[in-house]
Amino acid sequence: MIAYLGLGSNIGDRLENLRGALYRLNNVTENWVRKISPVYETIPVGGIQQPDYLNAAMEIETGLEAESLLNVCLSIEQEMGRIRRERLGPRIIDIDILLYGELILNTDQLTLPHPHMHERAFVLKPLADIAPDYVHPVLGQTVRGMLLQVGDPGIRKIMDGEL
Ligand code: GSY
Repeated sequence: MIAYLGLGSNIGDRLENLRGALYRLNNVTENWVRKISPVYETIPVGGIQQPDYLNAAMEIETGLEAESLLNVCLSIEQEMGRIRRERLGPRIIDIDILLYGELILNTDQLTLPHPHMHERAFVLKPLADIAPDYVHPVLGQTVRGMLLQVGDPGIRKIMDGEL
């Protein structure tokens, strides 16, 4: 299955944190990281005052079911030192499953596509670099189209190419 993940970090060495997550995701036998977006520095979204984020997106091919992929993401977050998922607070690393093929899912653990991806420029901007024509299975809109709607204020590319 092809899945798209969003990565974010705004504590410590943010670039190293993104690299650490990438390394760990790729190290899982069932995962193969196929594409990595440029890295963007982005203004925090949400009410809390906190440092700017680095955000990126990646395309992976995975043999894991969506729930197992979620568990892998959560355990990497924990291993990298994230203690709890503060809803809008700062974080060493955040790994979100944005899309898992065409799967539409709504369980207590996981909602797919990610319920906020279509309204977040910090998600759509890097995703549009690697999957501009991917169609959101619920909204029927391409990533490029969703990005056009939200715009990209407060987003600055800091690194082209591979993490
Ligand atoms: O959802 C991920 C964590 N997060 C972010 C983020 O990754 N980037 C930006 N710019 N703002 C954010 N607010 C939260 S919460």
